[in-house]
Amino acid sequence: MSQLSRTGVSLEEDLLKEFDRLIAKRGYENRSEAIRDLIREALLAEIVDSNKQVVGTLTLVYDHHVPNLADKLTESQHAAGAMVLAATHVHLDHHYCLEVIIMKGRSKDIQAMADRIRALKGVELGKLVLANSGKELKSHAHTHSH
Ligand code: NI
Repeated sequence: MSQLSRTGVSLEEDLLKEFDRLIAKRGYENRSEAIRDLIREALLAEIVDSNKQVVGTLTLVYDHHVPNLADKLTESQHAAGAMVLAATHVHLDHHYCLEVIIMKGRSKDIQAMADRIRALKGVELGKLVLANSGKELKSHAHTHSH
């Protein structure tokens, strides 16, 4: 862990109150931890528009009774080729499926893939989380297959 530096921030009282309400809701024990996470998020958002290699998970909830949706999801993953490292499928109930697609590639390619899938009729939730190792990603993603 690198050395900690202290810094002060001036904020309007109302804004600080709102911030404390938010971080309490999210379960943070103190402001420092919450601010660190916000800074990390902002730094990560910056790589979204770049060509940097990142890993990402796309979490989907969809209604598998919508005609052709399951086929379209399978097709789009085949078309993405090596970018898709793994996918996990859970049958939630009679209608809904949960799928988590783990990807690695250029952030803009992963974003584009997520946008295409989210736009499909029947996809109720599509949450993309991008991450990197903090350094440049090396090519050693570990995947476990059965
Ligand atoms: Ni299912």
